[in-house]
Amino acid sequence: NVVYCNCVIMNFGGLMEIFDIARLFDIKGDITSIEPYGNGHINVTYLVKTDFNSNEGKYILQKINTNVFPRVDELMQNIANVTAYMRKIVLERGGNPDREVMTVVPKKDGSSYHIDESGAYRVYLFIDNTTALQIVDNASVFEGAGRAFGEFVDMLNGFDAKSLHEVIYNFHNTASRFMNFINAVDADKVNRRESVKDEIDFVLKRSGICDKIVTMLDKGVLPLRVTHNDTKLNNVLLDESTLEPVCVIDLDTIMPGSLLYDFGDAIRSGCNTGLEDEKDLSKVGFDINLYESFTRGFMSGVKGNITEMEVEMLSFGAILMTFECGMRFLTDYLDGDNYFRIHYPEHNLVRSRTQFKMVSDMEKLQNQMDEIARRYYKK
Ligand code: ADP
Ligand code: GN1
Ligand code: MG
Repeated sequence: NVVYCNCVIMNFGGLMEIFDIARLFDIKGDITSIEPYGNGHINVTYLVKTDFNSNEGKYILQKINTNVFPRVDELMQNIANVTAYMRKIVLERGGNPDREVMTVVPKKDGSSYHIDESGAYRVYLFIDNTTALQIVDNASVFEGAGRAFGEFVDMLNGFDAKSLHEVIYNFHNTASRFMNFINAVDADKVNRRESVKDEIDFVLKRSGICDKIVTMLDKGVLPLRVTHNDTKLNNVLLDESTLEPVCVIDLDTIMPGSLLYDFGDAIRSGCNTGLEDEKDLSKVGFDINLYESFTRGFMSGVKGNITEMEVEMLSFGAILMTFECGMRFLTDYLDGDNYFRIHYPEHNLVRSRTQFKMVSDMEKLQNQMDEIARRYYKK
């Protein structure tokens, strides 16, 4: 899959060669290769190698998905402000900001991204000797991920959430997601409604849970915080050899939100015994031991920056985020697959089923989940 010099990557869809785009950025050395990288559903990610030297000669180049993020300027402002703030904290704590925080590499003209008729692009320093897991098979790794996401909330506790742009309106507003779902069911654009009756029923039966967190945020019962909003397991880079967390990545969705979104989405992705797109549902399920590990890590990471109400709602947050994600996959399936990148026609449906299986499992274990959250909560 490696793309060598002077080739045009067709899916960049533009007039400029990808190598020329990469060369607009302030990167060290001459580019030797550009290859597709990672497993994201949203952006197109490339690893850029140069002849500089083995460590500094690697960069991440991303074509930003402008259907999902139309206001790239706001997006990049959020990322620049939050990463600058985090760098200072990491330095104060004696860490290595180039490894522990994402570093935007500007263009040679000083701007933080490039945009032309073919799309919008940005470059980050590559964080080497790390790995991103699609599935957890080791409790202590997931405890580490919990600590990393907890620390993320803690580090940004002093950052004014209201100063951030809402780059995707109503991103975790589950009530609004539910309306989108209903619209997709009604429109039945690609004639799939009949074939997914059971999945539609699953959602309709739970419509009452959708507005709970947004209402509590509106009333101030839950605090508004700076949240990541996409805390799936592969958005934390782990040290390749120790599997200790190194850096929280994929900062596009940083916005004002609830801590329950970050806790919940991590549980959704990490406590699944199977893959997000596992077809065999007997392999999919909620692992409560992993839930306990993550909760322990998360509580130690947030360092007390969590309210009693949030602790009481953690299990609900996990259920709601999993439900919401399943509903989004199903909505996209009904709409004709315009949002998430798919690799075969039923992909979004398969994804929605794994999420709904997880929701059913968690509903049965909610009391135990609450007990675990209380156990690790230190006032
Ligand atoms: P998406 O929004 O499409 O999920 P991500 O920003 O999460 O895109 O990037 C996709 C993948 O690329 C990640 O899961 C990770 O494996 C890899 N990646 C992204 N940024 C870096 C980085 N700075 N250093 C090393 N790997 C990275
Ligand atoms: C997308 O970008 P990525 O692949 O980390 C999506 C998340 C979903 C996730 C499901 C901006 O995340 O909200 O939970 O897929 N990101 C966006 O795998 O919509
Ligand atoms: Mg990602």
